[in-house]
Formats: sequence, C-alpha cells, structure tokens
Amino acid sequence: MSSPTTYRFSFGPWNISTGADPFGPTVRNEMEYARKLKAYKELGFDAVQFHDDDIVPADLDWQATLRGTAEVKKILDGEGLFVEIIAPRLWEDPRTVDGAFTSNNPADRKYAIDRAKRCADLAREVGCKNYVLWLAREGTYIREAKCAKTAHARIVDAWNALLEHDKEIRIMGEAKPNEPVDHAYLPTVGHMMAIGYKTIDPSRSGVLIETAHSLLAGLDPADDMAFALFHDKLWSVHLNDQNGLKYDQDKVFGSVDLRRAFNQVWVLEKAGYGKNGECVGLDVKAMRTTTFEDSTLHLANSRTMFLRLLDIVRSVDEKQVEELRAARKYEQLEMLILNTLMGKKN
Ligand SMILES: [Mn+2]
Repeated sequence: MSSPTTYRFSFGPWNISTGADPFGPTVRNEMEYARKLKAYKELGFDAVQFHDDDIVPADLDWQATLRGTAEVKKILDGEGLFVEIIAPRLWEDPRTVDGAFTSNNPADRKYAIDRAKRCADLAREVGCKNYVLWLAREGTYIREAKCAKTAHARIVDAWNALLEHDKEIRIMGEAKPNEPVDHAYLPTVGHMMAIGYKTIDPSRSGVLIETAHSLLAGLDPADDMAFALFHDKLWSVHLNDQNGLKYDQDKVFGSVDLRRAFNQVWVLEKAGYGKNGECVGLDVKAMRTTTFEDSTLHLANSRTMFLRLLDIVRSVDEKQVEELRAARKYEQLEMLILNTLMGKKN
C-alpha cells in the first residue's frame, strides 16, 4: 500500500472579504493585503489562488506590472507560500459585459484574449503553471442573443490561443451552470472536459471542480470528481457547500450535508488526489454577520472539516465495505457509513 497523502490546502484572498452582498454594503473592514497573505500559514494553508488582479491591477503597463508582481512574489516567498492557480478575472470590465471570449463584438473579444494572455505571463512571473478559466459571463440572458454553436468554437479558439501563447501552462476549465448569466455555456464538468478534448493540446486541458457548481447543476460533486479523476483531469478543486438550488453560497465545507462532503473526501482520497501536487482548494465565504476578528474562521473550519472527514474515511474498514458490496448488503453498508459518521460503534 502506498503511503497516505499529506494534503496541502489553498484558498484565494477573496475568501477573506468585507461581507458586501447584492443587497447591502460592506460590514467588515478590508484586511490589509500583506495581513491576508500572513494568515495562510497561521491557518494551516500552503498555497494561494489568485485572479490576475489579485496580484496587480489589470490596467498597469508591463513594467509596473513586473514591479508589482515581484513585490507580491517577495511576500509569498517570505511567508513560504506558493501560487497554486491563476485565473483571469474576465467578468468585471465593461468590455466583458456581454461575455469575454463569446462577445459578439470583435474588439471586446480581442480585449478578453489579450487579458487572458497577460494573465498567463503573470503566472509565469510567480512560478505558477496552473491556469483556471471560469467562464463567468460566457452565456446569454436570452438564447437569441448569440449563436451558441459559434460561441463554443470561440471558447476553443481562446483556449487554443492560451495554449499556444505559453507552452508550459495547463488550463483548467471551471464549469458553473448559472450566475452571473442565466444560461451558461459549458454548464457542467462533462461539457468542460469535452471542450478540453477539442483543443490543440488535450494533455494540458483539464478541470477545476467546485462543489457548489456541481450541486447547482443538479449533479453529485463526488461523482463529478470521480469522472474527472478517471480521465486524469482533476487538477484542482473548490470545496465548499450549498443549500439547494439558490445563489452560489460558498458555505463551509460539510456544513450542509456531512455525508455529501464525506463522499467527496472519500473519492479524492481513494483516487490518490494530491499525490501529484494537487491542492485541496477551498472557496468559502464568511457569513455577513461575522466580525472582522473572526473573518478567517470559515477557512479554518472548512480545513478542519476536510481533515476530520479524512480521518473518518481512513477509519472505514475497506475489507468490510468490499464484503458488504459483494453480498449486496447495502442497508448494512449504509448503516456502517452513518454510524461511522456519527462516531457510533458498528
Ligand atoms: Mn462558488
């Protein structure tokens, strides 16, 4: 038997937030940038997830960008952190109001591709080869607004342009079925992987799976992860939780459905996720009622939940599971899992 995985954890600086939501302003002070980066190790995290403009503003000239990036890299090195992934934030600029790569406007599409390439250059500067595309506004509010068939081709063209631009990066598509657009193109992990296989380099095309995004698509996150793992395409995750079909909630991992969280840890652990350097990424949001002093608790709690569930996964007697599977005694198998989750003797 191979040695157990020592998991490494990551999150993005946006996970320490001021608590604004679409219905109200900020409720906590902004935590100073260097203080956020300092929090990582204190909380037991090893790696940072960045949007391009989490490092330096997107409109700086290249020289200023290099200076800003070097400063951030210095802080990261000082803290003993590495950059796990970088993603271009292609959903806030006025030019991406109707989508980035799938906008009907050629000038806007060019802006999106140029910015995405610049993000790959930033990744190189901070020593990161993992590039994430969350296609936030690639979709429509009304179906007649765009030619969907053309839109898919444009996404592949942009993906290819990035693979061409940097021969070392690998690109992970992050699927989400809705929000901010009503209907998103590539709404599921399966869609995203199918697009990856259509690119010029499928070996550098994979996925990042967020728990809540699978749930919003009505799918089981553990099965989505298993599907991507079977294809050797699961290169990062955003673990969190989600209470039904609502807005994207980014709740603490395991806080809604303990067994569902257990199933995700089970799948990751059994497949050896993390053994090739993959991180356990968390994408969680503090409650709006949380105070500034407690504004990293949801991260610590999510990590704790993962590790406690990992202990439980590792404590389940595999031989017993195999026997119950072989005998098709699923009632007993279910009770074995439930008892284990409740800390009861079987
Ligand atoms: Mn989310």
